[in-house]
Amino acid sequence: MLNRNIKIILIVIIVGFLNACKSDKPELPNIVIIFIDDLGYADVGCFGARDYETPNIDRLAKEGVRFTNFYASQAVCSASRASLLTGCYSERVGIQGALNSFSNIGINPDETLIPEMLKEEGYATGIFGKWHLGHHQQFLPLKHGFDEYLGLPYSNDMWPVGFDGVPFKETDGWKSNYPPLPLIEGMQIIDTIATLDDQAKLTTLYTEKAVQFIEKHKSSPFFLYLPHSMVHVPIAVSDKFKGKSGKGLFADVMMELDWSVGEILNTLEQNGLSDNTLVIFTSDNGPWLNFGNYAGLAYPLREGKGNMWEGGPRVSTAMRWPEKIPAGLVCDNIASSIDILPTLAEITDAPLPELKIDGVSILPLMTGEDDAVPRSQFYYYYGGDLIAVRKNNWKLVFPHKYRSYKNVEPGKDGFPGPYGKGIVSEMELYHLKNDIGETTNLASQYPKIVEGLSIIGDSARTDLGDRIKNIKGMGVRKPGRREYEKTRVKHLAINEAITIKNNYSFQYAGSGDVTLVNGILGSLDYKDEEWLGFEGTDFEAIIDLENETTIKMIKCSFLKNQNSWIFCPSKIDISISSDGKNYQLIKSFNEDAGMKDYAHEVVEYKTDIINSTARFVKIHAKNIGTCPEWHAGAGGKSWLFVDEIIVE
Ligand SMILES: [Ca+2]
Ligand SMILES: [Ca+2]
Repeated sequence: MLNRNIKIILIVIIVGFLNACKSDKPELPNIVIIFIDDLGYADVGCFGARDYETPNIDRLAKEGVRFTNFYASQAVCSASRASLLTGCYSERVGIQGALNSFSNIGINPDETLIPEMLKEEGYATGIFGKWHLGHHQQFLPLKHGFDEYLGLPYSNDMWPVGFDGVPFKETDGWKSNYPPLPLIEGMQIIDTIATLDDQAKLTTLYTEKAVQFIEKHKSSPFFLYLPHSMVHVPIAVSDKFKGKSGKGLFADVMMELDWSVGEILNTLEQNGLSDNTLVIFTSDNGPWLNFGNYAGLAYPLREGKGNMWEGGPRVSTAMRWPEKIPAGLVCDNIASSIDILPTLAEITDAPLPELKIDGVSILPLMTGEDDAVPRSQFYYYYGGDLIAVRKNNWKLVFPHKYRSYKNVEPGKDGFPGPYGKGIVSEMELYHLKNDIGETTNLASQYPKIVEGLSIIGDSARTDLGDRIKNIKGMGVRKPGRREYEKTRVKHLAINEAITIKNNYSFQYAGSGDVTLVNGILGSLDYKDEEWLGFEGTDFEAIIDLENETTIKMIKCSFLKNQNSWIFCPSKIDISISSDGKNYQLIKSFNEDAGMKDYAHEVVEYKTDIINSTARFVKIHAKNIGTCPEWHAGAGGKSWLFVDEIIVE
């Protein structure tokens, strides 16, 4: 009897103790990430905006920490978002540039995204806004850790509408190839964004959804991701903010975004969630400056979106979490969006992803810990190119060509101006603390620093590769890819020996040389791993059929996709030989390949019926070399994409 009573008492004590432990454990904070698109470093009041005020964003910063040296991983949408959500440089997870409605890739299901990590810890997860990590069903947010989604699958300018807001006719250039811009809820398209009036509703729509989400999940921890479509062009504003700033549409749009931030902060407050909610405000990349008055400003930083001078990746960032972050902090340390995932892991005690990540926890910077330097260096990649590296206050810029906004007249009222051409021909060294605008190259004065940073560059290349130096990184992983039925053909040259004269890019290397004789046809998607891509160089291949063979016909395929800088060859020669030395030209094609033609198609060049015997087949295709003057990539290297050489 006594024993039994003791047992009951012990159980009561233990249960009581466990409950006490439970209530002592701090409640997991709610997490909100507000992610603006193409917001310039100087587009927020507390970062120097001049024409209008952003009181709510400023309040967020004033009540928390403001980061002055915070980097998006790349100055372009999809790459930047892949980094934010995976804690990795975008090279590592295989997402570059900006995906669009023609992309067959998306975020790989093997990657662990912030919402997946937090879901394991019991968080409710919602995204309201622009996703941009793949638009096919398998890539949508609900397949990658989010419970709720409403928004656009990619950028708001990927639509068949002109800069003037008028829907395109079929012949109006490559943009007319776009399908209608879908608005997606969950896994379903619920509407299309067809006009500027539709665009004008987006900021308020996302905000209302976000507010509802907070209210619905106020009693459980939640992760709210609010990636706005604005201020990416075409910018538009709801009626309640139209003309409100008196300083033009861009300022009106900023006022609405600031209102949105206020709505989030107020909703948290009204529900008693303010103190234990971490709100992060940042941007995916800097301003798209050639849109002039419809773009933001990166002052005092150099350049903007689409290159890796500071104005491209360095973004205005603030974080507020009254329970942990002291008010009024300003942090000048290096930090990056790739650090957010590991920071949230530390905060929530969640295990880090199994696959390697690049971020580090910056919680010590957020809490104002003295002398904390979680990140001392940063790699500036752009589309597979290692552009620069930073260590503490030194930035070493490697030779490269870039899209520049200098010495060109920007566009206005929604229309873009042309891009300038920038070139760095030798390594340049800048001291970012003394020279935030990157005006004075100190490379010749500090050779030791150049040497030290070069070594950091080398280790970046080994791990993550460098397209400029044609180095494939050891640590890169593949993006997710939509499976599709490959088209197969039978012909005489399948798996025969092939010699290719010039190097193709390692990024578009298919399955190597055999790609051209494997009996599988490349699709319209140049990333389908069935094409060989030649950047700026000609293509020449010789196939050895082993024996003298009767040949009836030879054909080869090239991809045309000028929007992706892929042009048809200007000349194609098809020759045959019996001895591999003396070639007989069978057919020659001359093409005006540099002519504007946005058709996206596979173009076949084939001989007539020849009925000759030969052992060797040679194809030579001339690359136009550089993108023509009228093209967005004018002066940049043009690509040739070649696949199957069919011999019958
Ligand atoms: Ca962007
Ligand atoms: Ca093939």
